[in-house]
This record gives sequence, C-alpha cells and structure tokens, in this order.
Amino acid sequence: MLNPVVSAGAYTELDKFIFESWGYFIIHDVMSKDEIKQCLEASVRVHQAAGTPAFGQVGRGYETESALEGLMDHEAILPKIRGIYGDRFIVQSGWNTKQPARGVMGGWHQDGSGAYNFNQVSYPVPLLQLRASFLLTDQTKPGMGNMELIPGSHRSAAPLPGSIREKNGDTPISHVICAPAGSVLVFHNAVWHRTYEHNEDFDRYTMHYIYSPPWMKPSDRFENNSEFMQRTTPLRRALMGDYARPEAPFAGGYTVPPFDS
Ligand SMILES: O=C(O)CCC(=O)C(=O)O
Repeated sequence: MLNPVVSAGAYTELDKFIFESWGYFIIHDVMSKDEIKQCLEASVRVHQAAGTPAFGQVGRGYETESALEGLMDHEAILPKIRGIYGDRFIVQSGWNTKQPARGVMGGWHQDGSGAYNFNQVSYPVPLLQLRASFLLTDQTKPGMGNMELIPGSHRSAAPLPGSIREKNGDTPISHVICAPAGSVLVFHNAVWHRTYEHNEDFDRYTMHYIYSPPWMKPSDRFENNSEFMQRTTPLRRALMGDYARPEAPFAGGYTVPPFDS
C-alpha cells in the first residue's frame, strides 16, 4: 500500500499536496522511547482513574499528566498545524483513547458534531477539527487497533454507503495505517475512518489532539482548569484559548500565540 509518510517539522509544499489529496499524512519517529513510555504510563493512569471498561476516550488528561501535556505543542507537529491553519487556532480537545486487547472494529464515521454536523456547513466539508493522533503502542501490522482511513474521502460528495456502514463492511480503497509507536497521524475531520480490530494481548493507547479555528467551542471541557492554566506555559495557555480578544467578532484578529518565545 502507498503510504503518505512525510518528515517532521516544516509543512512543505509536498506535505500540502499530500494533505490536500489524501486528507492525511503520517510522520514516523516523532516521540523518543522515553516520551512513549511516559505517555503510555500516563494513559494507563488516566483510564484507570476514569474506570474505562473497554473501548473508551478520556478527555483533559493533559491537565494532570505532564507527559500528555507535552504533546500538545510538540515541535515535530506544531509546524504542520501552523502550516495548515496559520497562527490562530485552539486546542479544541485532547482525547486519550484506549482500544482494549482483543478489541473489535469501530464504526465508520467522519468527525464532526451531532449538534450541527459539519456537512451541513458546506461541500466540501470544511476543515474544523484537525487531528494529530500520537500512537503510543505499536501498530506495525493490521490488527493492532490501527486507524483505518479512506484516502481522499474528505472530498467525496457521496457519503459512504449505508449498506457498508450498517454492516461495518470493507471497501477496496480503505487503508489500515501501519506505523510504530511514536508515530503521528495527522488528518482532516471529513476523512471517513474507523478503529481497526485489535488482535493482540495488550491494550492500545492513542493520544489525539484536535486543533480548531479559534471561534469554535472546546469539546472536551466547559471551561479551562484554573490550576492547569496557572502552571502551564504561555503558549499552551494561548492554545487553550486564553488570549485577549480586542473585540467580540474577531474582526481585528488577536495577538498570535507566542510560538517563537
Ligand atoms: O481508535 C481511536 O483511537 C480513534 C477513534 C476515532 O475514530 C475517533 O475518535 O474519531
């Protein structure tokens, strides 16, 4: 299978072509072995505290777990997010996902909002949730709780057929992402995707950061945690949406987060 693998760091013209064509790309070797270990241990704690029984997503783990917090503005990934969005965006949410050992396939979906779905806004579906998925366990072959995506489907005017979705069936153009722990998958909310089955004996963990335009509401929190906001960095505070707005409708923009300080 072709693989849209790009290098860490700056968002190049080729990265842009790949992202526009497929709706996603993959970066290998983003995290060090120590970062992976710390984030994996943090993920286990976060899910134990939440009592996740089987498959589950826990938000706000970055508030209590510094290893997970560190992924929010990772130096290998942030230039890609800035390259795609420009400098004004927020962390809409951070979800830590557990796929239990021997876990089953998830259902096909596009990311969005049940309250007012993104496909009601326009065609093609706009980019409103740009996701960076940090793989914390190996997904080097199919059947390891991989992500499965349909390349280019973010531009499809036709929905994935109901007959496929009801049976959670396969398509000849879907792509099971295979990559080692420490890799990151960056993808557009409108790409059709699902969690692939997990046939191994360990729980699979992935830390997903979702970046959105600054006028969207956070989706993992009603308000920012004040202790976290006091102790985190100025850049992360700004990415959490804590910045001074010169006027209500954003007409004058706002001071960009301190990316370079
Ligand atoms: O399996 C995962 O980690 C991701 C689940 C998913 O598809 C989603 O959160 O939209």
